[in-house]
Amino acid sequence: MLAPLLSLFLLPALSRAGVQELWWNVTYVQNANPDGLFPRRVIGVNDTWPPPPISVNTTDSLLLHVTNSLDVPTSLHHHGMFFNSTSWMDGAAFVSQCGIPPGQTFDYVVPINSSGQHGTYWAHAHATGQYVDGLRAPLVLHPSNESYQYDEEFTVILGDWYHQQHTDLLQKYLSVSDPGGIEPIPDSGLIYFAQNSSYLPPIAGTSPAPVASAVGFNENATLPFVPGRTYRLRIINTAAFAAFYFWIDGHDMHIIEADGTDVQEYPTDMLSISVAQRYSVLVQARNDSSSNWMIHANMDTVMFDSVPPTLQTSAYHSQLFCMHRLKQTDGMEQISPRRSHMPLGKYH
Ligand SMILES: [Cu+2]
Repeated sequence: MLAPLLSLFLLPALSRAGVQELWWNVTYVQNANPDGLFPRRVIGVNDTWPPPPISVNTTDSLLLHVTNSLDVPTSLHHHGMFFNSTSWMDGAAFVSQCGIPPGQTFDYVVPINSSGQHGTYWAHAHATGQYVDGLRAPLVLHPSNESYQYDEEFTVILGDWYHQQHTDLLQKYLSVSDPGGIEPIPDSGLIYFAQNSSYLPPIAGTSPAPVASAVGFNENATLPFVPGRTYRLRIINTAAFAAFYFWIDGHDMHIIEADGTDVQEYPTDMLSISVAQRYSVLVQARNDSSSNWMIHANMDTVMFDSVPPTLQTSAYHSQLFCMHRLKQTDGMEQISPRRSHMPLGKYH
């Protein structure tokens, strides 16, 4: 009797296995202000921003229904993921697919369960420069068995941030008045965290701007580490232009994944991560709850043709933003985030 009863309970789960279905309505969102410096229109999903993190088991495929509620064509690209014989699903607008016209829906079939891929990726717009306006999200593929053991994982999203719309940036960049092709310089940088399908909220007691207030950005972001536990951090650079240096005060990191490929464990105290790259590291939280530790993501400005004073001198909103505490406590202690002043170019 037990077996038939059990199979009844299992039936709904089994019938869902195989396909993860998501519905993304691509929309403009007004007055997002993740760096706290400038409210601006962004491109989000389902009237929210940032677009939700995607987390898929590798036994499933992903079916992403994308409706374009913008006034221009859009498309979505799943960065680093294979589309063997279905290149029109790859999302490079006007290269491998037509853009999705305004008001229309396109169903992206991402064959995760047959691609053999796992690890850390991201999804982003691939029509003109729309991802620079915010249409970008982390995407993690979870295999049934991971190559490395850890207690918990978080995704670290890095990105540069512009205050102008991408259309304005492109107009100046792809112009006869810019014959040298000088790239637009970001106004600031962003760091925020996710765990599987959710973003981590702001530190309690902070009052970020209402749009995206459910997400902790920069000095309002925190990772809740428990002493002695081992964490996997999946670090993604979703920037348009800027590379980052990433490190954590007081903690070594061990690289275990590069761009979706598991690698032999390699110790490092600092990562450099270029646009679109992903790394996973293992970090063991120190057995010491006497202090919180800052997570640093310093923008590398070496490829910038100029560094505006506003970017250079800002200790936190630009290349020196670094204030993300690891809450090295049992959850009782509240310590204010600190700011650090690492010299620019220390690792060049
Ligand atoms: Cu990409």
